[in-house]
Amino acid sequence: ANVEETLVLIKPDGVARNLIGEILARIEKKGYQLVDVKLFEPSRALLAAHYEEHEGKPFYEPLIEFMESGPVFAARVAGNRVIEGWRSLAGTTDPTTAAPGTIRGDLGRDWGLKVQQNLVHGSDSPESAARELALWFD
Ligand code: DAT
Ligand code: MG
Repeated sequence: ANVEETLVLIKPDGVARNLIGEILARIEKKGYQLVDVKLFEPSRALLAAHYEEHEGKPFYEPLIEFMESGPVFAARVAGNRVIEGWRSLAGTTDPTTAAPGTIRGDLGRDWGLKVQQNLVHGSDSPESAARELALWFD
């Protein structure tokens, strides 16, 4: 019944700030299941495929460079309506104005790169989740 899987990424800023445990704790306390996890430095090819919808936008190149700047923690997370639920836990894109109580709102802010340093990623639809999980975990 509505069991979904989503791709969660803890971006290089979250890994560098030692927030993996804090972020995984929020996922676990919400009641979602960690199915698979890994920590590695993604290739440019993987990042280009992951962010293909943003190719050509002004923030595309800085975004890819930021994502290449250090290790990324990737998780396959499962639960009823987890795609929507994880995005709700994460908060809106801009960490400066993301609601308090969310990961981006509680732990993130503008450090000088506008909104790239927003700690986490989450798939935005079942189609995106299937596509992104295949890229990061298959
Ligand atoms: P989200 O990560 O909330 O799904 P998105 O898919 O629109 O947001 O954008 C992907 C990432 O690109 C986002 O997490 C941060 C970066 N980004 C988005 N809009 C941006 C902007 N206007 N300036 C700089 N970076 C931006
Ligand atoms: Mg997105």
